[in-house]
Amino acid sequence: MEPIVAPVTALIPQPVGILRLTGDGLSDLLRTLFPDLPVRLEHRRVYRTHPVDQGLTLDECLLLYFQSPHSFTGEDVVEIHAHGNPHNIRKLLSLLHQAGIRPARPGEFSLRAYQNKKISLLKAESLHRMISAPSYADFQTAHQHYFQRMSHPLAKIQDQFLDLLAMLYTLLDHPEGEEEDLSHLSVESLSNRLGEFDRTLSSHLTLTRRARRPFGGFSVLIAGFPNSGKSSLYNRILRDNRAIVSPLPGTTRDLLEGRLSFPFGDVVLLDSAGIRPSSDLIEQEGVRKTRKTLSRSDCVLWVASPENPTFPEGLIRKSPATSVLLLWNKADLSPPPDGSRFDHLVSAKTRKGVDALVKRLQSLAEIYYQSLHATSPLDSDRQVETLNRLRKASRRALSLLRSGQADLALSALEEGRKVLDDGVGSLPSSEIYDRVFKLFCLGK
Ligand SMILES: Nc1nc2c(ncn2[C@@H]2O[C@H](COP(=O)(O)OP(=O)(O)OP(=O)(O)O)[C@@H](O)[C@H]2O)c(=O)[nH]1
Ligand SMILES: [Mg+2]
Repeated sequence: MEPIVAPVTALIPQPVGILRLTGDGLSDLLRTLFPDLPVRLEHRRVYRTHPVDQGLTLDECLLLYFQSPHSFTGEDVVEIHAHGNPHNIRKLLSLLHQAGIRPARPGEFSLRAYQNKKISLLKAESLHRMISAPSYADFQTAHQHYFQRMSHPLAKIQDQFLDLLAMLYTLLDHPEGEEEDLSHLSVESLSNRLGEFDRTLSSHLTLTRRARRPFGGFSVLIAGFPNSGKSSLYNRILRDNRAIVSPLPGTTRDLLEGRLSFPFGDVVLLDSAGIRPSSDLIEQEGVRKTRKTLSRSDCVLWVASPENPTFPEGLIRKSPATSVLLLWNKADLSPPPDGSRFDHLVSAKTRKGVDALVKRLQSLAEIYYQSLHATSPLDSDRQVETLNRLRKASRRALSLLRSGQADLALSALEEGRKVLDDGVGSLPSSEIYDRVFKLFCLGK
């Protein structure tokens, strides 16, 4: 296919920047830019080579060559490791474009691997998940899905479903009780199996909903009344002055998102508008966002301070967050009122108590990610949609079977089979890119 190229590494200053190319006739196309390469490149060889433009040597690179079909995409693949200055990488990219190698679209390498039957659709999605997983446990799950087909929930479900379909075909060919050795097969036994199957699908959907949370990782919302020091704390925890801090109440209007990366997984930290009634339309919108996020985050840090030492029990109790921690901020100014029960006393000003709070968040996130690892969630929204549609078809089949319409139940299951076939990999090729690969990153 036509040759394409994309940077695999980000365009930022770093020791090494990598470009990846795939397509037909790569070695010929590269000869002008890399004149010191041999005429015939050998499979899996690494070459030290020097790109040249208008007689000027631009860099010293390492070039890896994989010959079709023994490569990730199934085509000829080249990786160029150059010095990672973003200007250098952009220059090399533009020279490669001039040589007739067009920029790849996000996910186009994986799309080609799929089209050349090097990976299945499920594997492609596991690969995407492996790259974007917010925790090591999540990475491991995706890795298992990639390397062991039967560890993938959809592969197991397909297996169970085909058994059910075969049972119904057999039942229709051999009505109940007609043959001795099929006497275990009855409308009732098949109905029970379909009921069990429905419960399996539901539990996968619930577990995946739990695992695929908004904000793409363990999310921690900093909430409180205006001026309690939420943004100051946010900046302290991230060790960066990201949010505007001021003595005026109502400073933060929007939801701000920052990421802390720990060895086992990410914590997504959210700063929010202080909760209060307001006639200001923008502030109202900010408070609406805070309230909405209260119901969507995994952990809430309620920040109280001497100006307003209370916390709204009702509002917090309504939040489904796994943990709510009550923080007393500005502890440098005054201690919390007698008899109050705060989980952490902190001062965003002096940093006192902030490290202990970060440790607490770390351990909550670790528990959260560990519990998810046990559930083997699905890898994509498309897979969730597949399971939802399959569940609809199998529920219809079950109710038809119970009302004595086995023929119609069979067409419902056949519909389910079509949904599953599409789900595990035989979508019409015109839909494939938009539904699966468009979401991938560049260079993958
Ligand atoms: N003494 C003291 N002052 C603090 C502390 N934390 C924040 N402040 C001050 O409190 C004021 C409000 O801080 P912010 O971080 O903007 O408060 P906020 O909760 O984000 O406020 P809104 O965005 O308006 O809801 C600023 O003047 C901060 O300097 C603290 O621990 N000790
Ligand atoms: Mg603020």
